[in-house]
Amino acid sequence: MWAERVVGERRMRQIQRFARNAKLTVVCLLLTVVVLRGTVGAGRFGTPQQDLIELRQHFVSHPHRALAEHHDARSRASTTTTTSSSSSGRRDDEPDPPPRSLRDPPYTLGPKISDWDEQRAAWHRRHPETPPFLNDIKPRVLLVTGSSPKPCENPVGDHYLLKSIKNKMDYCRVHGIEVFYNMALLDAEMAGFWAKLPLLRALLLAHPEVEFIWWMDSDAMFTDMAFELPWERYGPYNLIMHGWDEMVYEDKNWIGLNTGSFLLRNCQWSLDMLDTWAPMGPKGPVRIEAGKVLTKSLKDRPVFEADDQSAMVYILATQREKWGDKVYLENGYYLHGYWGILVDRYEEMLENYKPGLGDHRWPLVTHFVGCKPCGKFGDYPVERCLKNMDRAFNFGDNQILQMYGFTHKSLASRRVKRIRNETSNPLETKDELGLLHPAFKAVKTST
Ligand SMILES: [Mn+2]
Repeated sequence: MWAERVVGERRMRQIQRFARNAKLTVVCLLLTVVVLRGTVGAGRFGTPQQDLIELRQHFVSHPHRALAEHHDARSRASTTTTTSSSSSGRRDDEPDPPPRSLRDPPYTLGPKISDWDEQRAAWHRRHPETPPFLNDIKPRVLLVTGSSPKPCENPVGDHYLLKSIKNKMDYCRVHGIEVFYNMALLDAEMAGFWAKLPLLRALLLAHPEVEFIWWMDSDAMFTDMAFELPWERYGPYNLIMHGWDEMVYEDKNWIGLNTGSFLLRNCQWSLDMLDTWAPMGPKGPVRIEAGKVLTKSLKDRPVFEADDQSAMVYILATQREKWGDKVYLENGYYLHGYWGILVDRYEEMLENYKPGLGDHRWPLVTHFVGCKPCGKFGDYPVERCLKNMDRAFNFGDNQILQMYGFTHKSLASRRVKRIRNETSNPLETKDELGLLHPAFKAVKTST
């Protein structure tokens, strides 16, 4: 009897131990799946963890002037291929048609247009009320930005998108620039980064009154609200990007320029450039094969599918005589400024300089290359992203709030405080930065 009880107890203990072990095994298995999903399967699942790993690797190998965002390109592209996974089986999730193969005719953005300059000029003759220039040098500009049609995977991402568009609205209001916010994927083949190409073409054609479109990524924020672009410099140019001639034309470096913030003139040349730029974009085998060509041809480019930035470097480096004389690679100020080298210096800037400089002393744009506010994340570098996006937002927002007598308590704080006493003569208050009624916003009065 006692022996049986002992055996029973022992067996019981064995069973309990087995149960504990099994539980541990299941947990380990789950963890493995999570880790694998984050590392191996990212190309298909587009997890932010993979992006971050790549980002870290990338920034370790390019500590300076890191302008790259292939992780962005890749994950955004894959977001649209996996649309159906997250949004609970609505009608939107109809299956995509099979992707374009390498033997199909190359992608085109639309019917060939070859007399746009004439068409546009004729339109302007009929519409003298909306001239393409607001004064002698200031063009009519439309700032274009946007985000996915779906809610962010991480709900806080939608809040950062809101901050990002608020920031752009502020800059554009002060500078007399109109804004177009896009949330529609105009051509499913051009999902991801490439989505801006069909969009830009549609807007150029629908808005002949606009002289320049200013594309800006949703992960870029204005940090100098007073800096007006040096328009006089761009008279002879049709495409203005942040970059360096030597890095693009000589080194063929894939981060020799950045396509997160650029200006495109409304003219035939730009339509031709979009036509030349687009064929590497269609998702599927075309984008994958084009990626191999780009990696082979460009310096330091990792292996991944074709992205718009690499394609632009490739076009300029291989066809400089055709395009080079109309492209201005700007580095006199931060048309795009890589966040990693800027965000820790904001306090130093506040101490030593004033808005209006646009360069390393007070950057026009802080671009959170690789920080996808909309993705699902949770580890430390992403916290760093969000924290610094708040800092950049507040840095820019202080220049707006000061017009109304307020400032953020610190760059880390959402709260604000008064910076001057209220007065019964409000119009006598000095507008220090001249942002309330800026001269550069003045519209031509005589014709
Ligand atoms: Mn970006």
